[in-house]
Amino acid sequence: LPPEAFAALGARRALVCGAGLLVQTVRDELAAAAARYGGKVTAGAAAAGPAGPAGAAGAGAPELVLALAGAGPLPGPAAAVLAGHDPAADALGDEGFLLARRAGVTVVLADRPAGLLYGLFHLVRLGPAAFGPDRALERHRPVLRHRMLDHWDNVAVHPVMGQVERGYAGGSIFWRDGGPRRDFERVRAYGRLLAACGVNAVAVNNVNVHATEARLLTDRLGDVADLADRLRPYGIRVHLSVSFAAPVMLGGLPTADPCDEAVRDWWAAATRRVYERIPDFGGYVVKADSEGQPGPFRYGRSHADGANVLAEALAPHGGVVHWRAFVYNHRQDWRDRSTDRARAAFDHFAPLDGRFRDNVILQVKHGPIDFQPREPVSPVIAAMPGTRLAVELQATQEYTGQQRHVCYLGPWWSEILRFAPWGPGGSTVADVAAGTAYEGRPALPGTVGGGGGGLVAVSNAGDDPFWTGHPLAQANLYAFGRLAWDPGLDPLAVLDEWIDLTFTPSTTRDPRLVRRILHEVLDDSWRTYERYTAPLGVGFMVRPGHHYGPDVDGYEYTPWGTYHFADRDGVGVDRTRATGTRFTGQYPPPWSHTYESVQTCPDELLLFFHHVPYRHVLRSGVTVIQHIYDSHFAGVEQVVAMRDRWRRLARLIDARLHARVSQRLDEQLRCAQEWRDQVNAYFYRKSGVPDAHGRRIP
Ligand code: BDP
Repeated sequence: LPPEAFAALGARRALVCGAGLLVQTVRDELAAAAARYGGKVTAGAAAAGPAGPAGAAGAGAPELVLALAGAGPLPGPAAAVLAGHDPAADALGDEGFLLARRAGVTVVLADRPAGLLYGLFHLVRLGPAAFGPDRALERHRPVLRHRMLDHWDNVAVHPVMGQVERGYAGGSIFWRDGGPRRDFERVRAYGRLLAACGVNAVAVNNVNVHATEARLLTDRLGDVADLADRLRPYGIRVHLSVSFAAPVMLGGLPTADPCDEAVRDWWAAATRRVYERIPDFGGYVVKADSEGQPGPFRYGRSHADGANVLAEALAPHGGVVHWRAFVYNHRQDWRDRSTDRARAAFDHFAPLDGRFRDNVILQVKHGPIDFQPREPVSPVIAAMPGTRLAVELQATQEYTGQQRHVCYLGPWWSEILRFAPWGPGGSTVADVAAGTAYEGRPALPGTVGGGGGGLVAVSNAGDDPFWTGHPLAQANLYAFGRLAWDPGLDPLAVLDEWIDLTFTPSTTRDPRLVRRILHEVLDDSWRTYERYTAPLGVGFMVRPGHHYGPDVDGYEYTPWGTYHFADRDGVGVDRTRATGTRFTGQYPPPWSHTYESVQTCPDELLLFFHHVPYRHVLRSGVTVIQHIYDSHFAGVEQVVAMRDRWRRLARLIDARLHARVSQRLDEQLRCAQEWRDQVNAYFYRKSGVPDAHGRRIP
């Protein structure tokens, strides 16, 4: 947020009514803006307001009022703005706010301090429009209660994964070389940035919990408390990734069996100590029985047993456990249908529906495999009506260009959130995350409010001066927060919001041109990325280990379960009930039927669900092999166009920022060409079918 984003607010006479930490944050934000832009902030109970007799219109009367509902009567003109609001009937909740403007006064009213903070940032988004013509009462409330970022940050540098696992934005904001980084200014600035996007929770360490990180739960708890202190003024609760084996690793117990009395006591005592230090601690994140992490299977227990022991420890304090559904066996051959990795999460978790405690949030990756640029929505999302679910996205661009490629993910996330698992017109993925998908079902009781588990993303931020390595990847961070607040927002409108907040009139001499060009560079960039990488939803084809750039067969003969099965006749994974792994049967109708048939399966997912001959004709009318060639040539051409557009921004925006993006676009083009050439050459050799247009295939 450049200070200029606050210009419209900073020039006002503002009154802030209410008390408490977050109200003070609002006051400080306004005071800083006022100091810069000539405004004036007054505080206190409105009735005893400082501007003469409270409420008198005139030279000293406030033009902007931000008030907590309980803070006493508002000055007359401000109260008039809110006429028609019935506090009893119109509860705003913990984070909601009202906004209205009349007769030259703009008012934000909230029931709770966090609502006031979100109201402030909404005013920032509106800019001068917040002080223009009258605005009728608008009521804003987040659709999702939990809007969380998971940091895959290691405290100690990991020999293979480095400081931040799958991080492409420099080092960790929180940790360095085995200890706290202690750049608390930066942590606070990060909290501010996240609050401005709408995020309200952060997990501060990697889901793969190594020995040093495990100790954050016990003797290194003070380091976590230091972070919580800096994030709290921005309404952000801190969560911790913990090891399921903590009772053994840290507690010296002989077992971590969740049904063992001593283990339960250990978790209860450890958790009590956490809340003594951090009273508003959010809870735990757990990756268990996955990719080498310990879990309940070792003791012959279910994941409900495992999650519930932690949930039981957290419940008295109001905390939640985010239990990840990313559980599969990464050391097996493809023997039969039961070993299809796409099936794993459903096979493990769907039978456990209804067996989790209320404060367990089952955190489900959006797709059945692993954050690919295209996957169907995970069938787990539709399979657990008796469980609080969170949907997990990946903002860090592990599989979408690693913040060297421009890839705006807003449209992809929006597609996922709007997907209707029970058929068009029915409840959506966003409804499941909000807890409103099951009509007639009362909101789950519990400690956290709201029935759903919300939205989580793996963070893409680090200590890079632009926060996200690729400056344009900031748009993904912003879009995540905004879509988590309201999954119904148009992702392209959100993109424009981000552009306007970032490239303000004072940082560029032609904001309209900048907005148009940047919009064109970003809006379709996810589909562009999809075009030049793995075709038709088949996924992977990335270089093993670091996952950057193409290697068509890189994972084909490994035990990781990510295959394309290309041979001389065809390509794709048969996941049908008729002849394949029966994965399509994990979906409710109509999708179980839609995906089962090659005739009705959407083109973009064809190879995820079917093994087809190269000359199979897609619904679009072209053959699979010709589609592979066409999309790969088109994808590279679009990157060329993107780079040309970006060049037109030289001298219109900050030179350093322009240079950083230019350099990354050069790399994106090189890499896209490499993808095109490898994928095209591979399928030309397998199929022997030449490109219908005779283009060069190396
Ligand atoms: C995979 C990443 C790996 C993560 C894992 C996870 O390659 O680094 O640990 O996801 O989500 O995509 O746990």
